Amino acid sequence: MEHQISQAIVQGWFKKLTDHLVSDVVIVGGGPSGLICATELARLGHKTTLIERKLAPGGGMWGGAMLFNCIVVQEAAIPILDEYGITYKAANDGLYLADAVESTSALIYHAARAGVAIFNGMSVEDLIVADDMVTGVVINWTPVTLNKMHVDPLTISAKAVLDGTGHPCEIVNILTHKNKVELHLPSTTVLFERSLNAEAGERACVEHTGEVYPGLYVSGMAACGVTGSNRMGPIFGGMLISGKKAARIIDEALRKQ
Ligand code: 48H
Repeated sequence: MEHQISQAIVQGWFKKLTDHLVSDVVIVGGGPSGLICATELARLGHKTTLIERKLAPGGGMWGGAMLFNCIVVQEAAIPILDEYGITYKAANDGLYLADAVESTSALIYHAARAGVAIFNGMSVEDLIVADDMVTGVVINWTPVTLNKMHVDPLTISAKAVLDGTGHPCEIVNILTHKNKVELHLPSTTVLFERSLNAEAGERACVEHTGEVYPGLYVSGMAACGVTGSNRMGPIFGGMLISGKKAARIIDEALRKQ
């Protein structure tokens, strides 16, 4: 009995990993923008893998603002809440209030149900870069990296990689620091996030969602961080819309290949 339980888990988990060692898309970071992007791409039939450093995907959405676990969403993103079955109430002036736990768990549930292979407790520590193009990610267990254990990693190949790591835009930073390459953006380097301005930040995070280097895309706060745009505080519509936009752009790029 005991060995059968273990066997089922080990076999199931290794099958999932083996099936996704060559993916269409790898999403780095299971925050709101990464989860939406992953769900949409999986729904479109792309083999989608999501790597989340923490035990629970969801990123910065669980805690709402200052641990008051409610989120604010603007009118433009309400169709996404409806589509994902998230309940909300009108607050004021075109703003709506949703429960942070319900919203976050709904995004995770839909990603899993859409067929996204989610690997939690796993970190992306580097990229595969070949012929001036990002062609995959380098992965390791989060506890290994936290304990600074010298253990070599594994890789997952992909036609597209999304940096959905939020404020630190970690993956784009790895690309530019390690490879001394220039981003395919007017700024060519990571400009780092600016101080809070809700309206400007929400606009920027959607506007700057897209490809920053062949094979590498940004969404959510990472799109703000890379382009030197404002943070926006605890309003989440931009993250959801950015995730959708990233999926649309990646889907179009993959269809052309
Ligand atoms: C694997 C990684 C790695 C790595 C990080 O921060 P997130 O919630 O991301 P977004 O951009 O979808 O949402 C941002 C939003 O939550 C937010 O912070 C807002 C709106 N802030 C406004 C403000 O003014 O403060 O999630 C990123 C996820 C996290 O779960 C990380 O654990 C994960 O990425 N992650 N996963 N490998 N190298 N780095």
